[in-house]
Amino acid sequence: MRFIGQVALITGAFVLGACGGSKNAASTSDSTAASAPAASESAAAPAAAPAAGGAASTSAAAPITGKTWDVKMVGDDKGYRFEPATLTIKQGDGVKFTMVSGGPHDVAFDSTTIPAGSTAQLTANMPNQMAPLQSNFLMNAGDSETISFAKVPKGTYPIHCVPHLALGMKGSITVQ
Ligand SMILES: [Cu+2]
Repeated sequence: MRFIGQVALITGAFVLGACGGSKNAASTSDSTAASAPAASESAAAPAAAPAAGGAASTSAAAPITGKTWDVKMVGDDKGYRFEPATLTIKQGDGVKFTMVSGGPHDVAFDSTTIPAGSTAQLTANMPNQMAPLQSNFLMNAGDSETISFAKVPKGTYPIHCVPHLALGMKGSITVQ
């Protein structure tokens, strides 16, 4: 009985040690120690892949490689608006939002309405943000914010001006 107890103890300690390495090691605890480094390497590989593709989650800014389009931000007796309110561009283009009148204006995106998987790259491509996906206020005529649409998924990106959202200052950028 005592002997069996010791075996159980030793086996338990081995499993425990294997668990300390990684989850994969635990399932291959009956193999030799040589498999442990292999298991931890295979565990490291999937971790490295998300880091590269998950450059998505901490993307570097992608510079504009194409044309830069102009959108004016206007507030006057006709209302508050982006001019033009809708724009179709190519992937790699940029959009320069310029404060003309009636500010402060900003340009903001809603992470729930932009194309799937675009948040990280778009966030990286916005140089000045007071909040996620919301640019700083453009206070004075001539102030501008240029956003690159390089490396972002194709699709339609609704935009709005936070101070004038209730007044209908909305638009969209479609990336082809
Ligand atoms: Cu505005």
